[in-house]
Amino acid sequence: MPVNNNLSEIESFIQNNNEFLLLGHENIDGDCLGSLQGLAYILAEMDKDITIGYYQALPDILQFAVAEDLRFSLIEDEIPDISQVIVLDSSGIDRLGPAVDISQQAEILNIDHHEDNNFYGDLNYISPAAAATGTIIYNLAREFNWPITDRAAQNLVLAIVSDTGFFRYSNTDAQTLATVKELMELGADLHKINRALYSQNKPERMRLLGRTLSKLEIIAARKVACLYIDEEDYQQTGTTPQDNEGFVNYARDIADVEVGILFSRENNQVKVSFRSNNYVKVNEIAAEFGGGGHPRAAGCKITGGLTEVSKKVIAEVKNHV
Ligand SMILES: [Mn+2]
Repeated sequence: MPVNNNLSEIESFIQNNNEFLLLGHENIDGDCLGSLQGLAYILAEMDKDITIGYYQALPDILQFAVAEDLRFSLIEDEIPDISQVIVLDSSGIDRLGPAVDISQQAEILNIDHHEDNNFYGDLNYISPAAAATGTIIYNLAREFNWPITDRAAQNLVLAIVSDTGFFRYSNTDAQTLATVKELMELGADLHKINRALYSQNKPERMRLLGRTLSKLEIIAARKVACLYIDEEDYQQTGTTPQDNEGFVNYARDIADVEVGILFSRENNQVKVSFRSNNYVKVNEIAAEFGGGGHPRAAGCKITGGLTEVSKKVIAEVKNHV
């Protein structure tokens, strides 16, 4: 069982270097973006030279949060030649897409909260107890007396609310709320994030949601709920797979349902998103299909058509409920 580096080793890595590339995972989510930008603001305040590597696909819903005053570099174009890299919220190096080979050219500090993180860094700091990677960044900043500006605080709150479903998921504990309280005292505006995340839906996305919900299937003695999106659903509504963010929760949030699944057909593959309520470890199901995630939220990508893939997946899920 690999172990974390000592906090002093993490601190030295930051103190002894001046330039850092910050990377997150492909299909960026709110925890990843908030953690990247939050840490970038903290390190910039310490006069470090920070570049955030990003990928082409940034969900519309997160556009509001992109910091105009930080330096970004599109990873698909070129991976910046920076020798110290901090990777956030990514359970494996394969989550880095075009930057998958980064460890050959750089020293990596891996900071994450996924319990299946495989300690791919030269330095590793993994805390599965943390509700979000943003929580870990906050704790490290407190530990080392790093400066948390109001912009950093705003981003760390974005990270935490994203991975806790705005404090609705079971990973929301007293520590999470205490952290957010302190971040609000440092200037974070919770209401602004709430409005931006939940009250700015595009009509196209709502039409896609309508089509998706109309295909709801309840199976396995009402314990499993499935939603399906085919390529034509995207075409007909003028949307892309990025617009299905959060749809899987509608399947999970049905009375008596333990596992909610969203099957989305994209690029000759089916992206399968799993959510569970109480006892099914959906990361174990996802892992059987080459994916991963958390016990209550996980996913995988499987080559094939919607019917074929969903049949296979449902058969496996039935063994777990
Ligand atoms: Mn996360």
